[in-house]
Amino acid sequence: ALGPAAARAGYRLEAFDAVGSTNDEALKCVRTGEGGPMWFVTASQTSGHGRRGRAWQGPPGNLAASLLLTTSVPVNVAATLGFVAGLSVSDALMRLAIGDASITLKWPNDVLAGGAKLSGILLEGESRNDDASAVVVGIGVNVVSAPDGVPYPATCLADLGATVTAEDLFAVLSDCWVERCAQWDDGRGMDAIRSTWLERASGVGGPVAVTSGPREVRGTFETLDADGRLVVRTAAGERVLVSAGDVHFGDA
Ligand code: BT5
Repeated sequence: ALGPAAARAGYRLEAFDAVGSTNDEALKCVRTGEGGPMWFVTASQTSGHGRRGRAWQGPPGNLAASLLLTTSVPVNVAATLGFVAGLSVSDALMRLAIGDASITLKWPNDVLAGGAKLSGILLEGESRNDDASAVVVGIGVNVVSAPDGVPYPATCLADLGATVTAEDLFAVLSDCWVERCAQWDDGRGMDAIRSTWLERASGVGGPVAVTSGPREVRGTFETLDADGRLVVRTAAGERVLVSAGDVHFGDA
C-alpha cells in the first residue's frame, strides 16, 4: 500500500504479485500517454534492468518500484529526479532506523550500505515537448537478499539486521518521495536538494575516476551542477562535467 502522504497527494498504485520489470510496465503508460503520478510495485521482479542494458537481479522479497510522472520541466531537469529517488531511499532507511551512518549515496544514483550496493535507480522517459516530459523513476532495493556474482559488493536490508518487508518499506518510501519531491519542486530542482545529497554522498572532495564508454575522466569530485552532472577538477585544473558513467573513488 501507499503511505498516507502519498495517498493524500493523489498518487495511484498498481501492485503486481510478480512482473518482468516495473519500469517496463510504467513505460507502457508513457507510450499510451497516460499520466502520473502512479507507482508500479512488486516484491518479485523477474527481468529487471539497470543502465545500459545491464540486468538487475531481484529475487522474491526484494522491492522493485517504478514511478510514472508527467512533469512540466524539460528532460534534463526531470533527470535530476534520480537524486530525489536516492535521497528518498536514504530518508526511508533513516525513518526506519536502518543502517544509520553506514548509508551513503553514490553518483549518480546508487544507495550503499558500508560501501556495498543496497539500491539501484534507473530513470527512463521521454520528452513530450520543450517543457514537458514523462519520466519513469525505477527503484530497486535489496530487502531480503543481495545477489552473488556481481562485480562489486552488494548487500541487503536483512544483512543490516532489518526485518522490514518490501511492502512496509514501500509505504515509507512512497511518503518520503512525496516530501523530497515537494522540496525539489519548490526549489526548482537540484538547487533545493544538492546540499543534502552532497552531505550523504561518498567521495565528495576526494579523487574520482569516471568511465563512460571509452572515455575516462580523473580528478577531484567537486560538486554536482544544476543538471546533476558530476563536476570534476582535473590535475591540469580543467573543470569537466560528466553526465553519465560509472564512478570509482580513490587514486587506484
Ligand atoms: C542500476 O543500474 O543500479 C539501476 C537498477 C534499477 C532497478 C530498478 S528495479 C525497479 C525498476 N525496474 C527495472 O527493470 N529497473 C528498475 P546499474 O548502475 O547499471 O547497475 C547494474 C549492475 O548492478 C549490474 O550489472 C550488476 O553488476 C549489479 N546488480 C544487479 N543486480 C543487483 C542487485 N540486486 N544488487 C546490487 N547490485 C546488483
